[in-house]
Amino acid sequence: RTGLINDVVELTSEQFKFKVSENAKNIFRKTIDELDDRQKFQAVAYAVKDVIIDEWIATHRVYDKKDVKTVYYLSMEFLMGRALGNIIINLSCRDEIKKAIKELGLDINVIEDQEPDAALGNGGLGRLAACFLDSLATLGYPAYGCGIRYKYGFFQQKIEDGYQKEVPEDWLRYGNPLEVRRDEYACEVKFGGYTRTFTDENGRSHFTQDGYQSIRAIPYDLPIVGYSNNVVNTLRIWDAEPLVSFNLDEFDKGDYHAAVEQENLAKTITEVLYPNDNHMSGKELRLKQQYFFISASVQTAVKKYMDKHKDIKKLHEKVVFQMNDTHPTLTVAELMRILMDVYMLEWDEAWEVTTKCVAYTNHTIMSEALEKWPIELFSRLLPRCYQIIEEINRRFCISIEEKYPGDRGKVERMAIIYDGQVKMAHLAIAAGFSVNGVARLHTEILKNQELKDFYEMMPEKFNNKTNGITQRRFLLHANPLLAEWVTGKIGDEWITNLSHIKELEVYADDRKCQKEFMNIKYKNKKRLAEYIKKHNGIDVDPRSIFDVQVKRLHEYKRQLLNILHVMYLYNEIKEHPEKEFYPRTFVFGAKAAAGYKIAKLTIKLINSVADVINNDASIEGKLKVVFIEDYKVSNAEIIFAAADVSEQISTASKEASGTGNMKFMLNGALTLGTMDGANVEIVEEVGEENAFIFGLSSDEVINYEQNGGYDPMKIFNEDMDVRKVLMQLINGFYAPDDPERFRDIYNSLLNTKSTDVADRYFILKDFRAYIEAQKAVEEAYKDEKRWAKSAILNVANAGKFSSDRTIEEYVKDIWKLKKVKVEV
Ligand code: DL6
Repeated sequence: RTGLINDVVELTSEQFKFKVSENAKNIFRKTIDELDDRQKFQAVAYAVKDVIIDEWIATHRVYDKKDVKTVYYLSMEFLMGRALGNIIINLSCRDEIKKAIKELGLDINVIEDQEPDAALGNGGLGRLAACFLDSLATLGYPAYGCGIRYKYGFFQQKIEDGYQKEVPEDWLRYGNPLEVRRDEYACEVKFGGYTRTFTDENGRSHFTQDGYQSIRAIPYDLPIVGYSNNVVNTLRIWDAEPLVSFNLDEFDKGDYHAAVEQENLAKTITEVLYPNDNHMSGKELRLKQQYFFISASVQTAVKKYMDKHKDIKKLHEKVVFQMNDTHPTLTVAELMRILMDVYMLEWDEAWEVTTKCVAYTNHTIMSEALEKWPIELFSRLLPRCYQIIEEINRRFCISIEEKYPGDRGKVERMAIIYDGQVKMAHLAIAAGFSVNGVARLHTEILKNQELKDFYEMMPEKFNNKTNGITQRRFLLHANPLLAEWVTGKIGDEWITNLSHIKELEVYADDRKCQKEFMNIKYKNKKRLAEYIKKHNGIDVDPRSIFDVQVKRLHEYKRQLLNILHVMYLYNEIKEHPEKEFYPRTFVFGAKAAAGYKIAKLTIKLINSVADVINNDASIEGKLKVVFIEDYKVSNAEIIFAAADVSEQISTASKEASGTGNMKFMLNGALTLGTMDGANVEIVEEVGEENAFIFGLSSDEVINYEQNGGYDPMKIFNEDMDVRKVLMQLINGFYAPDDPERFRDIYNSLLNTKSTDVADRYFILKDFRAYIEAQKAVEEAYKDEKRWAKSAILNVANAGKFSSDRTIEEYVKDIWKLKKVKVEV
């Protein structure tokens, strides 16, 4: 090695082997054959880091030299999953690395399996952020992901006696070979205290924060490798440390207590990811986490800019902050604070810069997810930010009054601070120059319902960016057999431009291609069947229909509708054993937030139903139910590849977009779904004849909601199939030891006791339509030619759902970045 970047491009397998064996010696004092599997992973991962590090440096040199505009994607969550395999497939020298690994006698799959998932996210929102980083690097756009280095990521799920148990995910236990700690960019973040105001000799007011607690924010950088283009971007995640470590000096001064508190604050702040999806936790620590990473990220971005530029008022020419939901909305106040208190801008100047730099993405209309903070907590923890937000609110309310004189309702509905609370979405919209939804339907609902007042006042801010997924992880890496087949048919351009996949369409009717396709699907189903056998001890038949619902457990996603239908099918098979029935395997995978009782009970129900059905020899294996423990990015890759049917059955209007739906489609599963989120656009692309659509429309749902709901009891009284299934929830059929076990689920549907709305998610209302749609699935599957054609057409029409397309839209409409080439 000469240390020149050229060495990297021409990396040979011999060089890579040498790196791995050196790592074995230097890190573990062993030869390669003495390493255990985890150590092998580490030796290989360090060698891979060594390969990318020059490109990483080179990328940032180019960014610096060209003085590029950069997007800072601010997100409390980045659900990265495993990095190693993904990095290897993206590197130009992937073949040499794979060859070297083989020649060393190592199994790449075993090595990849050693890496813990970086589960720094809950679900769709965090995984979207990860896909976006992959696309930004592959397209060559300057970008930083900014987040938190949680010590414990999203919990590991264990299923014990059918119940979910949460186990801490200690993903950093053995360190992370791919990260780089950057002490030189550490900065201070202040909490609490009070704001002091003084006036200088020119009569200008100044604000300082006094009596605060400080924390040191330390960045760790993770490489984000673009596909075959030498670009390596950065995901910067922040850890917290006490600013001055606990010392005797403090003790002597009698400040012992303060020193301990500071140390504790640092310890707790990045300790754990809040495991809520589409639900606000409202905890003080959560607000601390938000300010912690926002303050560190914004300070660093501004400083980086000022290192090269003189005029802070032109910050927006080089910096754009994208706020991933409202969690990073403190960006607005923090940037205002820095501009006014550090760079001495006047209010109007600071506001102009801020409102040109921040943009906001909305990811949900679920009211329980909307972030509102009590004034008392907010102003105590972040006194200066609160003061700034008060002033933003005062001016915003004036502008509402000016636009709608005398309309008090407008001010009440739109104010940022109202009713004792700080409303983060209102702040994000008031300050952001762009507000986007994540699928067409979702954006329309925002404009016409949820954010109607804001849309009426500032229509120019609103736009849609339909979500996408990276085909490199979810086809190239997750489904190598199908990826190779696709490349064999149409070449490999789809890897970096998924619109090319449309060229597959001409093969959809070709019998030979259909057989090849179904054969690949069969092999992937066998792979999943082996996984299930190993993890669940259940035999499933790869020739049965694999009907899959994997996603967070949430009532609106309606796993309950799915399992109630399974119960119905079981009743049918038992009552009519003579009837023809195409064998089905229902696969579930879902984590429930730890405190979400009914969601956890639904997991128990699924497992209880599975126990009864899987152990009933009389149905001759016609029906199997599997609950995959600990659903996460790494096992998701195996699951998507194996699915025939993709269950996307949320109550219409509730799922902002969904991205699992796109991953299934790209892997040739047919969507069984409602007209919700991005399902609408999926069906538009593939044609309704290649999907199974059922249920209420979003307009119908919204209409019912605005008019007091509907009467599920009527369905219960009139539909005997529904009645039978519901009675099985409370007669001990699936809980002989405790017939009352599932009473709360029964009540949630019929509202016999609770004061809540009955069947809030329209499960019974959609039940019949779902049964019919499921029948249509069975009929279609029996016709192998028709099914294969539809499946190929799903793959061929997935082009729109690449996150590359989504990113190009963000760049064009919001971020205005320029593509950069990194030559080495
Ligand atoms: O936009 C990514 C993803 C969507 O695909 C899902 O439909 C949506 O539920 C999810 N939203 C959230 C909101 N969380 N909070 N707060 O996770 O975003």
